[in-house]
Amino acid sequence: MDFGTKRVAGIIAQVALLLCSSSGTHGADVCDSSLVSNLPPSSFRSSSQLSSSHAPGFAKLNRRDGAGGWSPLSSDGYQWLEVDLGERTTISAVATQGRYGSSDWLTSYLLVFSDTGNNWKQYRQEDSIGSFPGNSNADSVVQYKLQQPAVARFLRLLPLAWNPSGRIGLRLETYGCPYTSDVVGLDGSSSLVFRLTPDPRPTSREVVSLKFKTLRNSGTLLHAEGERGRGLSLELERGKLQLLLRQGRTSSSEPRRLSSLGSLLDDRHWHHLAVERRSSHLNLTVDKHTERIQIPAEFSHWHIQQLSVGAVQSLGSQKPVVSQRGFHGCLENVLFNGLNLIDLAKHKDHQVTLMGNVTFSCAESVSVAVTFPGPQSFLQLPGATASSSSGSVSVGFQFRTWNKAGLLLTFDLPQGGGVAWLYLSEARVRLQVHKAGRALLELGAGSALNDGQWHSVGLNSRRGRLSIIVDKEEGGSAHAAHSFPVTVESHLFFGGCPPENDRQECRNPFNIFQGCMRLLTLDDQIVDLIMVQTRQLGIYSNLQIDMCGIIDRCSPSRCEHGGRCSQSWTAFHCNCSDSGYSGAICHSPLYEQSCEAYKHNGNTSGHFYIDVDGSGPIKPQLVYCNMTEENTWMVIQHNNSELTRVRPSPEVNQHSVHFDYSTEEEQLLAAISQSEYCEQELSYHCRKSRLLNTPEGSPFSWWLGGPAPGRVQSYWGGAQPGSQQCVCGLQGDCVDPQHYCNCDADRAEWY
Ligand SMILES: *[C@@H]1O[C@H](CO)[C@@H](O)[C@H](O)[C@H]1NC(C)=O
Ligand SMILES: *[C@@H]1O[C@H](CO)[C@@H](O)[C@H](O)[C@H]1NC(C)=O
Ligand SMILES: *[C@@H]1O[C@H](CO)[C@@H](O)[C@H](O)[C@H]1NC(C)=O
Ligand SMILES: *[C@@H]1O[C@H](CO)[C@@H](O)[C@H](O)[C@H]1NC(C)=O
Ligand SMILES: *[C@@H]1O[C@H](CO)[C@@H](O)[C@H](O)[C@H]1NC(C)=O
Ligand SMILES: *[C@@H]1O[C@H](CO)[C@@H](O)[C@H](O)[C@H]1NC(C)=O
Ligand SMILES: [Ca+2]
Repeated sequence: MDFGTKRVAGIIAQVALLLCSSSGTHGADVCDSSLVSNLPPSSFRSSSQLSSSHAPGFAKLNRRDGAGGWSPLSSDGYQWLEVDLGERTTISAVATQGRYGSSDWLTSYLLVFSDTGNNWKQYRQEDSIGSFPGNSNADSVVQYKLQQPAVARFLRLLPLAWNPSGRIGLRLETYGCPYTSDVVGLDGSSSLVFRLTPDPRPTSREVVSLKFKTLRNSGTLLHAEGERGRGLSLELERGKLQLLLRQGRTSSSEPRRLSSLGSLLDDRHWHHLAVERRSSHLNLTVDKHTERIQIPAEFSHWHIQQLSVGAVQSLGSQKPVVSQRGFHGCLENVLFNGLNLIDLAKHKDHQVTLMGNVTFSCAESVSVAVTFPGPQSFLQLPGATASSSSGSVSVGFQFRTWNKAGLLLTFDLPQGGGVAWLYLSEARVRLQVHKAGRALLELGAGSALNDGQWHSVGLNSRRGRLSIIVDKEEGGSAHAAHSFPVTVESHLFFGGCPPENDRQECRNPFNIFQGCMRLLTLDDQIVDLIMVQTRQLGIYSNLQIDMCGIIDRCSPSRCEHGGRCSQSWTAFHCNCSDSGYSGAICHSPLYEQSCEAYKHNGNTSGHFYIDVDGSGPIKPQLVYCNMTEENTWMVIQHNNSELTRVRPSPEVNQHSVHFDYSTEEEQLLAAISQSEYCEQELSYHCRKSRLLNTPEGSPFSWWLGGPAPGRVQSYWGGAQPGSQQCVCGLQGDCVDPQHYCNCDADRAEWY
């Protein structure tokens, strides 16, 4: 096999992989083997079981073993059944059935997936409805094909509703096929560098694709470098992926941002990334969204010499171009024009160099997040243990939300000392200590904390010194001016208060919190949220434990015409001011499409905004509407209406004049095409100054203009386009009949 066919084979393999991961199974790629029926009982786990014959291992489709399926001890909204498929597997469909010979079946459920048995991700069908309708009796099988196949090792089914005259009862099956992949783990300073062999005929198209997973919201993922240090890189910045362009190796050339795509990419779930380039056209894909980007023309003959995956490694020199943090996390199936770079690295290919600590596995740190979807969400934890009631308290956690306000934490001070509220207000963290309706203390720290990023909060009281700290170094802190000892002896309430709250132990005069929290610490001890989930610690309601269900409703933005998108936990909002449009998504045009329409409305001559294509993409433009005649005129002014005097000069043999219309080309073209008649005026007064010289051959002067962009024109003053004449030539009344333009007659008078 020569190199050419090998590369073609590589590309075909890669295309097949893209299809499989992004648009499901097609044609011959059958992916519907039973995944559950042959698993041993040890592969099943559940929140609880009614008896040993209702154990989760009996939850296999069409089996009658044990009690004929799984039933939990109590039927409530806190139950789940987990299946460990042994390794990451492509899951294409799921089927459920009730417990054999019983009145126990599910009518609705959620599916969540995980690689590790930790950090679950809820599966949503395309219509973004999360719940699956279940069964209507104990025996018939209801099967769903997943519109987007999932790749996971662990699967959990969470019952939402069940037969009202029965219990939760379940048998299930999932269908799919094996998933094979190559992974690497990178630590923020390590990288994998691929050097391309110089190719006299470089490929016209470059494709890079990979999957990544990280919990850091920043870091360089890819950097491609070519001649003279010119490069393109993809970097994570605040959880979004940025495409950056570097003009050269010198530090003075700041990288230019060409595009930003995706959001919340630091969620420790796999994300798919693909970059395709053909000369200066580039397609960037993150998960399901593709953006077409035009890169500067200088890059159309640029060729990649080196591709760094992870931290930036500069060509030649050993020290990195920019001392920036590299990617920290895992990468899978890194393909460059069909070449599997991780596989090449494993086989010690000479083109691939590993820099720093690169592992061929994906190490996962365990941190359990919890979602407060509201409105009845709260988490109650026991306060101080006996050992720490020494006048000090230390509570810490991280949160992420889109809401500007909400209760983070409240607790009572001992001996009727009042109540402490730690809450978000106007996107800042505030602390209030109240007693008998009077504020004893108020502190505030941080700003713009509703940006969807993780923020840390620490509340500390040591030796009477009370402080709140937001985001450690980068954030803000506030300290009580005078000594104010705080301890917690009863309970801590996170996010909200229990609905039955007879003893008034928890009161919330603020909004509820909607968002995620993680890394809860009490007296520097991390709270085990899995123990909370299994009801061995604290009390909770309406929480999603071990997943963060945050969604960015502004990415991609559904606001049209440049309307600015903002969001809360439950909704997004478009600010259409200055866009020229109105409505929920800035779709309805504020302005009429023509001067004619304003005249029809009864307006008289004046300046008006015209939106030639209505709700189409062309922006409104300000024009003058002259309605004095029967015909309505739309007047679009240029910036050069004063006479300019042109004098002969021995050094300068040409003179050029620029006319700049205040509207964009696209707007002008649309305005022209919707008009019945259109004219523009340019007058040239001459004395002994030839314009055309001869009717044939090259004219002495020309102008550039429409209808198509920038065409050379050589007709003047009312003559026919393409005629190379002035109007006297057309009318046959030129002062010198030898010439078709009075300027060409070399007379001493002005024309
Ligand atoms: C980008 O995507 C469009 C639409 O799928 C396609 O027509 C175009 O060829 C792609 N461009 C590149 C450079 O791959
Ligand atoms: C490399 O990374 C692995 C896994 O993260 C770690 O166990 C090992 O200690 C690291 N080695 C060095 C030299 O840092
Ligand atoms: C919309 O944006 C404008 C300009 O930035 C601002 O003045 C206005 O207050 C915003 N409106 C709303 C409802 O946020
Ligand atoms: C056009 O006429 C309407 C009433 O017919 C009036 O409300 C509006 O202000 C006028 N617009 C201008 C720019 O004069
Ligand atoms: C409006 O059009 C009329 C007739 O063409 C013209 O006489 C008048 O000067 C124009 N008004 C303005 C303000 O351009
Ligand atoms: C009109 O605008 C063009 C382009 O910006 C500029 O070159 C030209 O000097 C301007 N003319 C006048 C008279 O301001
Ligand atoms: Ca428009």
